[in-house]
Amino acid sequence: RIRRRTVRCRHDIETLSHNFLSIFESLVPAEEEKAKQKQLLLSLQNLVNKEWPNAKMYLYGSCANSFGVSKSDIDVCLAIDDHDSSKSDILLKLAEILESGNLQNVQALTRARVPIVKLMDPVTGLSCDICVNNLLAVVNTKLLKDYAQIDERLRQLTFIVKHWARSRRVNETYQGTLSSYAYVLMCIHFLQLRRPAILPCLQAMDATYNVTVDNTQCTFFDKVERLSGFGARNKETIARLVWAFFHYWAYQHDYTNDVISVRTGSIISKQEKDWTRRIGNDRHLICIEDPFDTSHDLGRVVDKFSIKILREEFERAADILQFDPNPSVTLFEPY
Ligand code: 3AT
Ligand code: MG
Repeated sequence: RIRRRTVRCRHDIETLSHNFLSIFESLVPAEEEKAKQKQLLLSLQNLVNKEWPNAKMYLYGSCANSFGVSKSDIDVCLAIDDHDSSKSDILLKLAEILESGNLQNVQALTRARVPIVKLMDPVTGLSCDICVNNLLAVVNTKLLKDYAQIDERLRQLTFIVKHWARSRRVNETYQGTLSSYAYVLMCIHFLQLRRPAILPCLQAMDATYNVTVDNTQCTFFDKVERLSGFGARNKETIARLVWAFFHYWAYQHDYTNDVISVRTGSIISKQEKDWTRRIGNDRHLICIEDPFDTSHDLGRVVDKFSIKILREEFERAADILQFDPNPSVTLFEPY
Protein backbone atom coordinates (compact mmCIF):
# COMPACT_ATOMS: atom_id res chain seq x y z
CA ARG A 1 0.00 0.00 0.00
CA ILE A 2 1.12 3.52 -0.70
CA ARG A 3 1.42 5.50 2.51
CA ARG A 4 0.85 8.98 1.23
CA ARG A 5 -0.91 10.68 4.07
CA THR A 6 -1.26 9.96 7.72
CA VAL A 7 -4.09 12.33 8.43
CA ARG A 8 -7.31 12.28 6.49
CA CYS A 9 -8.84 15.60 5.58
CA ARG A 10 -12.39 16.46 6.59
CA HIS A 11 -13.66 15.82 3.07
CA ASP A 12 -12.27 12.25 3.21
CA ILE A 13 -13.96 11.58 6.53
CA GLU A 14 -17.29 12.88 5.26
CA THR A 15 -17.12 10.76 2.12
CA LEU A 16 -16.14 7.71 4.13
CA SER A 17 -19.02 8.19 6.57
CA HIS A 18 -21.38 8.56 3.65
CA ASN A 19 -20.06 5.32 2.10
CA PHE A 20 -20.31 3.41 5.37
CA LEU A 21 -23.88 4.58 5.86
CA SER A 22 -24.79 3.40 2.34
CA ILE A 23 -23.32 -0.02 3.14
CA PHE A 24 -25.25 -0.07 6.41
CA GLU A 25 -28.53 0.78 4.63
CA SER A 26 -27.96 -1.93 2.04
CA LEU A 27 -27.53 -4.57 4.77
CA VAL A 28 -30.56 -3.68 6.94
CA PRO A 29 -33.44 -6.10 6.36
CA ALA A 30 -36.62 -4.73 4.77
CA GLU A 31 -39.83 -4.49 6.79
CA GLU A 32 -41.44 -7.27 4.77
CA GLU A 33 -38.68 -9.62 5.84
CA LYS A 34 -39.38 -8.80 9.49
CA ALA A 35 -43.08 -9.48 8.84
CA LYS A 36 -42.26 -12.90 7.38
CA GLN A 37 -40.22 -13.77 10.48
CA LYS A 38 -43.14 -12.88 12.75
CA GLN A 39 -45.49 -14.91 10.56
CA LEU A 40 -43.24 -17.97 10.78
CA LEU A 41 -42.87 -17.58 14.55
CA LEU A 42 -46.67 -17.49 14.90
CA SER A 43 -47.24 -20.59 12.82
CA LEU A 44 -44.53 -22.46 14.77
CA GLN A 45 -46.10 -21.33 18.03
CA ASN A 46 -49.53 -22.64 16.90
CA LEU A 47 -48.15 -26.00 15.85
CA VAL A 48 -46.22 -26.49 19.06
CA ASN A 49 -49.11 -25.44 21.30
CA LYS A 50 -51.28 -28.25 19.90
CA GLU A 51 -48.92 -30.69 21.57
CA TRP A 52 -47.62 -28.53 24.44
CA PRO A 53 -50.21 -25.87 25.38
CA ASN A 54 -47.90 -24.09 27.81
CA ALA A 55 -44.80 -23.95 25.66
CA LYS A 56 -43.64 -20.61 24.29
CA MET A 57 -41.50 -19.71 21.30
CA TYR A 58 -39.10 -16.76 21.37
CA LEU A 59 -37.06 -15.21 18.59
CA TYR A 60 -33.48 -14.63 19.64
CA GLY A 61 -30.11 -13.89 18.05
CA SER A 62 -29.69 -11.49 15.17
CA CYS A 63 -33.30 -11.68 13.95
CA ALA A 64 -34.38 -10.17 17.28
CA ASN A 65 -31.39 -8.21 18.60
CA SER A 66 -31.55 -5.68 15.71
CA PHE A 67 -28.06 -6.57 14.48
CA GLY A 68 -29.24 -8.98 11.79
CA VAL A 69 -28.50 -8.45 8.11
CA SER A 70 -31.12 -9.30 5.53
CA LYS A 71 -31.61 -12.91 4.50
CA SER A 72 -30.17 -14.44 7.67
CA ASP A 73 -31.54 -17.63 9.12
CA ILE A 74 -33.72 -17.09 12.14
CA ASP A 75 -33.06 -18.43 15.63
CA VAL A 76 -35.98 -19.58 17.77
CA CYS A 77 -36.00 -20.83 21.34
CA LEU A 78 -38.67 -23.22 22.61
CA ALA A 79 -39.34 -22.59 26.30
CA ILE A 80 -40.93 -25.62 27.86
CA ASP A 81 -41.41 -26.87 31.42
CA ASP A 82 -40.94 -30.59 31.08
CA HIS A 83 -38.83 -32.15 33.77
CA ASP A 84 -39.66 -35.71 32.73
CA SER A 85 -38.16 -35.67 29.24
CA SER A 86 -34.56 -35.17 28.18
CA LYS A 87 -33.63 -32.35 25.80
CA SER A 88 -33.07 -34.94 23.05
CA ASP A 89 -36.53 -36.40 23.54
CA ILE A 90 -38.08 -32.96 23.37
CA LEU A 91 -36.16 -32.16 20.18
CA LEU A 92 -37.15 -35.45 18.55
CA LYS A 93 -40.79 -34.89 19.46
CA LEU A 94 -40.55 -31.31 18.18
CA ALA A 95 -39.14 -32.54 14.86
CA GLU A 96 -42.09 -34.93 14.54
CA ILE A 97 -44.60 -32.14 15.20
CA LEU A 98 -42.97 -29.84 12.67
CA GLU A 99 -42.73 -32.50 9.99
CA SER A 100 -46.45 -33.21 10.25
CA GLY A 101 -47.03 -29.44 10.01
CA ASN A 102 -45.68 -29.20 6.44
CA LEU A 103 -42.29 -27.77 7.26
CA GLN A 104 -39.43 -28.98 5.08
CA ASN A 105 -35.92 -30.37 5.64
CA VAL A 106 -36.71 -30.96 9.30
CA GLN A 107 -33.62 -32.32 11.05
CA ALA A 108 -32.99 -32.87 14.77
CA LEU A 109 -29.32 -32.34 15.65
CA THR A 110 -29.40 -33.77 19.16
CA ARG A 111 -25.65 -34.18 19.54
CA ALA A 112 -24.57 -30.66 18.54
CA ARG A 113 -22.94 -28.38 21.15
CA VAL A 114 -26.22 -26.49 21.18
CA PRO A 115 -28.77 -29.17 20.20
CA ILE A 116 -31.32 -27.85 17.68
CA VAL A 117 -33.99 -28.73 15.15
CA LYS A 118 -33.36 -27.20 11.71
CA LEU A 119 -36.11 -26.57 9.21
CA MET A 120 -37.17 -24.66 6.14
CA ASP A 121 -40.57 -23.04 5.83
CA PRO A 122 -41.88 -23.25 2.24
CA VAL A 123 -44.45 -20.48 2.86
CA THR A 124 -41.98 -17.73 3.79
CA GLY A 125 -38.84 -19.35 2.33
CA LEU A 126 -37.07 -18.82 5.67
CA SER A 127 -34.72 -21.31 7.31
CA CYS A 128 -34.76 -21.60 11.03
CA ASP A 129 -32.95 -23.25 13.96
CA ILE A 130 -34.92 -24.08 17.11
CA CYS A 131 -33.19 -24.72 20.43
CA VAL A 132 -34.77 -25.74 23.74
CA ASN A 133 -34.76 -23.69 26.95
CA ASN A 134 -31.75 -21.58 26.04
CA LEU A 135 -33.27 -18.66 27.91
CA LEU A 136 -30.03 -16.86 28.69
CA ALA A 137 -29.72 -16.27 24.95
CA VAL A 138 -33.23 -14.78 24.91
CA VAL A 139 -32.23 -12.40 27.71
CA ASN A 140 -28.91 -11.39 26.14
CA THR A 141 -30.82 -10.76 22.90
CA LYS A 142 -33.00 -8.26 24.77
CA LEU A 143 -29.95 -6.54 26.29
CA LEU A 144 -28.37 -6.08 22.85
CA LYS A 145 -31.62 -4.83 21.37
CA ASP A 146 -32.05 -2.32 24.20
CA TYR A 147 -28.52 -0.99 23.70
CA ALA A 148 -29.23 -0.56 19.99
CA GLN A 149 -32.10 1.81 20.73
CA ILE A 150 -29.96 4.29 22.65
CA ASP A 151 -27.70 5.56 19.87
CA GLU A 152 -28.00 4.72 16.17
CA ARG A 153 -24.21 4.64 15.81
CA LEU A 154 -24.13 1.29 17.62
CA ARG A 155 -26.06 -0.48 14.86
CA GLN A 156 -24.11 1.32 12.15
CA LEU A 157 -20.75 0.40 13.65
CA THR A 158 -21.77 -3.20 14.34
CA PHE A 159 -23.11 -3.78 10.82
CA ILE A 160 -19.83 -2.50 9.37
CA VAL A 161 -17.78 -4.67 11.76
CA LYS A 162 -19.89 -7.78 11.11
CA HIS A 163 -19.72 -7.18 7.35
CA TRP A 164 -15.93 -6.83 7.59
CA ALA A 165 -15.68 -9.98 9.76
CA ARG A 166 -17.70 -12.04 7.28
CA SER A 167 -15.78 -10.72 4.26
CA ARG A 168 -12.44 -11.46 5.94
CA ARG A 169 -13.62 -14.82 7.31
CA VAL A 170 -12.97 -13.99 10.95
CA ASN A 171 -16.58 -14.69 12.00
CA GLU A 172 -16.25 -18.49 12.14
CA THR A 173 -16.19 -19.93 15.65
CA TYR A 174 -15.44 -23.44 14.38
CA GLN A 175 -12.23 -21.98 12.86
CA GLY A 176 -11.26 -20.28 16.12
CA THR A 177 -12.44 -16.79 15.28
CA LEU A 178 -15.22 -14.81 16.96
CA SER A 179 -19.02 -15.15 16.92
CA SER A 180 -21.33 -12.36 15.80
CA TYR A 181 -22.43 -12.09 19.41
CA ALA A 182 -18.83 -11.40 20.47
CA TYR A 183 -18.47 -8.67 17.84
CA VAL A 184 -21.65 -6.95 19.05
CA LEU A 185 -20.32 -6.97 22.62
CA MET A 186 -17.01 -5.49 21.40
CA CYS A 187 -18.90 -2.66 19.70
CA ILE A 188 -21.10 -1.94 22.74
CA HIS A 189 -18.10 -1.90 25.04
CA PHE A 190 -16.17 0.36 22.68
CA LEU A 191 -19.00 2.92 22.68
CA GLN A 192 -19.34 2.72 26.47
CA LEU A 193 -15.69 3.80 26.70
CA ARG A 194 -15.72 6.76 24.29
CA ARG A 195 -15.40 10.15 25.98
CA PRO A 196 -17.99 11.60 26.14
CA ALA A 197 -19.60 8.16 26.34
CA ILE A 198 -21.91 7.16 23.50
CA LEU A 199 -23.54 4.34 25.49
CA PRO A 200 -24.21 3.95 29.22
CA CYS A 201 -23.77 0.72 31.17
CA LEU A 202 -27.32 -0.61 31.55
CA GLN A 203 -26.31 -3.26 34.09
CA ALA A 204 -24.77 -0.63 36.36
CA MET A 205 -27.98 1.44 36.50
CA ASP A 206 -31.03 0.92 38.72
CA ALA A 207 -32.68 -2.27 37.51
CA THR A 208 -36.06 -2.01 35.83
CA TYR A 209 -35.86 -5.51 34.39
CA ASN A 210 -35.15 -8.52 36.55
CA VAL A 211 -35.32 -12.21 35.64
CA THR A 212 -33.59 -15.29 36.93
CA VAL A 213 -32.69 -17.91 34.35
CA ASP A 214 -30.64 -21.04 34.95
CA ASN A 215 -29.80 -19.73 38.45
CA THR A 216 -28.34 -16.56 37.00
CA GLN A 217 -29.93 -13.31 38.02
CA CYS A 218 -30.17 -10.95 35.06
CA THR A 219 -30.94 -7.36 35.94
CA PHE A 220 -30.56 -4.13 34.05
CA PHE A 221 -32.17 -0.80 33.24
CA ASP A 222 -34.43 -1.37 30.25
CA LYS A 223 -36.43 1.87 29.99
CA VAL A 224 -34.13 2.86 27.17
CA GLU A 225 -36.61 5.27 25.60
CA ARG A 226 -35.62 7.55 28.51
CA LEU A 227 -32.02 7.45 27.34
CA SER A 228 -32.43 8.74 23.79
CA GLY A 229 -29.94 11.53 23.37
CA PHE A 230 -27.55 9.94 25.86
CA GLY A 231 -24.63 10.05 23.42
CA ALA A 232 -25.49 13.39 21.82
CA ARG A 233 -22.59 15.26 23.41
CA ASN A 234 -20.24 12.98 21.50
CA LYS A 235 -20.18 14.11 17.87
CA GLU A 236 -17.95 11.41 16.43
CA THR A 237 -18.92 10.28 12.95
CA ILE A 238 -19.27 6.67 11.90
CA ALA A 239 -16.03 6.88 9.88
CA ARG A 240 -14.14 8.11 12.91
CA LEU A 241 -15.64 5.37 15.10
CA VAL A 242 -14.84 2.56 12.66
CA TRP A 243 -11.27 3.87 12.46
CA ALA A 244 -10.97 4.10 16.26
CA PHE A 245 -12.51 0.63 16.78
CA PHE A 246 -9.93 -1.08 14.58
CA HIS A 247 -7.14 1.09 15.90
CA TYR A 248 -8.07 0.00 19.42
CA TRP A 249 -8.07 -3.73 18.63
CA ALA A 250 -4.93 -3.46 16.48
CA TYR A 251 -2.71 -1.26 18.62
CA GLN A 252 -4.22 -0.34 21.97
CA HIS A 253 -5.92 -3.32 23.56
CA ASP A 254 -3.76 -5.05 26.17
CA TYR A 255 -4.18 -8.71 25.19
CA THR A 256 -2.02 -9.90 28.08
CA ASN A 257 -3.95 -8.33 30.94
CA ASP A 258 -7.34 -7.02 29.91
CA VAL A 259 -10.88 -8.34 29.75
CA ILE A 260 -13.57 -6.25 28.12
CA SER A 261 -16.76 -6.19 30.18
CA VAL A 262 -20.06 -4.77 28.98
CA ARG A 263 -21.52 -5.74 32.37
CA THR A 264 -19.36 -3.15 34.17
CA GLY A 265 -18.83 -0.79 31.25
CA SER A 266 -15.11 -0.95 31.89
CA ILE A 267 -11.97 -2.98 31.39
CA ILE A 268 -11.31 -5.53 34.09
CA SER A 269 -8.26 -7.63 34.69
CA LYS A 270 -7.66 -11.23 33.65
CA GLN A 271 -6.09 -11.67 37.06
CA GLU A 272 -9.30 -11.01 38.96
CA LYS A 273 -11.21 -13.46 36.75
CA ASP A 274 -8.47 -16.05 36.96
CA TRP A 275 -8.28 -16.06 33.17
CA THR A 276 -4.50 -15.85 33.08
CA ARG A 277 -3.72 -19.36 31.96
CA ARG A 278 -5.13 -22.07 29.78
CA ILE A 279 -7.67 -24.30 31.51
CA GLY A 280 -8.85 -27.18 29.33
CA ASN A 281 -9.64 -25.65 25.97
CA ASP A 282 -10.14 -22.12 27.29
CA ARG A 283 -7.00 -20.17 26.42
CA HIS A 284 -8.18 -16.63 27.12
CA LEU A 285 -6.01 -15.08 24.39
CA ILE A 286 -8.63 -12.39 23.80
CA CYS A 287 -11.09 -11.92 26.65
CA ILE A 288 -14.70 -10.84 26.24
CA GLU A 289 -16.86 -11.40 29.31
CA ASP A 290 -20.42 -12.54 28.75
CA PRO A 291 -22.70 -9.92 30.38
CA PHE A 292 -24.72 -12.51 32.34
CA ASP A 293 -22.79 -15.76 32.38
CA THR A 294 -19.71 -14.03 33.75
CA SER A 295 -17.61 -17.20 33.88
CA HIS A 296 -17.96 -17.40 30.11
CA ASP A 297 -15.23 -15.85 27.95
CA LEU A 298 -16.51 -15.40 24.39
CA GLY A 299 -12.90 -15.38 23.28
CA ARG A 300 -12.36 -18.93 24.48
CA VAL A 301 -12.76 -20.32 20.95
CA VAL A 302 -9.63 -18.41 19.90
CA ASP A 303 -6.41 -20.46 19.81
CA LYS A 304 -2.77 -19.60 19.23
CA PHE A 305 -3.20 -19.76 15.44
CA SER A 306 -6.46 -17.89 15.13
CA ILE A 307 -5.36 -15.11 17.50
CA LYS A 308 -2.61 -14.31 15.01
CA ILE A 309 -5.04 -14.23 12.12
CA LEU A 310 -7.44 -12.08 14.09
CA ARG A 311 -4.83 -9.55 15.15
CA GLU A 312 -3.40 -9.35 11.63
CA GLU A 313 -6.89 -8.63 10.36
CA PHE A 314 -7.41 -5.88 12.97
CA GLU A 315 -4.09 -4.35 11.88
CA ARG A 316 -4.94 -4.64 8.21
CA ALA A 317 -8.27 -2.89 8.84
CA ALA A 318 -6.65 -0.14 10.95
CA ASP A 319 -4.00 0.48 8.29
CA ILE A 320 -6.55 0.60 5.49
CA LEU A 321 -8.60 3.15 7.38
CA GLN A 322 -5.49 5.20 7.97
CA PHE A 323 -3.82 5.06 4.58
CA ASP A 324 -5.84 3.43 1.83
CA PRO A 325 -7.30 5.78 -0.81
CA ASN A 326 -10.53 3.81 -0.99
CA PRO A 327 -11.12 2.25 2.45
CA SER A 328 -14.85 1.56 2.10
CA VAL A 329 -14.00 -0.89 -0.70
CA THR A 330 -10.63 -2.29 0.38
CA LEU A 331 -11.78 -3.01 3.94
CA PHE A 332 -14.31 -5.58 2.71
CA GLU A 333 -12.24 -7.24 -0.02
CA PRO A 334 -12.86 -10.98 0.31
CA TYR A 335 -10.15 -12.93 2.03
P1 3AT B 1 -25.67 -13.89 12.84
O1 3AT B 1 -26.14 -12.66 12.16
O2 3AT B 1 -26.62 -15.06 12.76
O3 3AT B 1 -24.26 -14.21 12.49
P2 3AT B 1 -26.40 -13.92 15.66
O4 3AT B 1 -26.44 -12.70 16.56
O5 3AT B 1 -27.70 -14.56 15.38
O6 3AT B 1 -25.60 -13.46 14.38
P3 3AT B 1 -25.41 -16.49 16.38
O7 3AT B 1 -26.30 -17.08 15.33
O8 3AT B 1 -23.98 -16.89 16.43
O9 3AT B 1 -25.41 -14.92 16.31
O10 3AT B 1 -25.99 -16.73 17.82
C1 3AT B 1 -27.37 -16.60 18.09
C2 3AT B 1 -27.60 -16.01 19.46
O11 3AT B 1 -27.19 -16.92 20.46
C3 3AT B 1 -26.84 -14.75 19.76
C4 3AT B 1 -26.77 -14.76 21.25
O12 3AT B 1 -28.00 -14.32 21.80
C5 3AT B 1 -26.63 -16.22 21.54
N1 3AT B 1 -25.24 -16.64 21.66
C6 3AT B 1 -24.41 -16.97 20.65
N2 3AT B 1 -23.22 -17.35 21.10
C7 3AT B 1 -23.30 -17.28 22.44
C8 3AT B 1 -22.41 -17.57 23.48
N3 3AT B 1 -21.17 -18.04 23.23
N4 3AT B 1 -22.84 -17.36 24.74
C9 3AT B 1 -24.07 -16.93 25.00
N5 3AT B 1 -24.97 -16.65 24.07
C10 3AT B 1 -24.60 -16.82 22.80
MG1 MG C 1 -28.08 -16.21 13.96
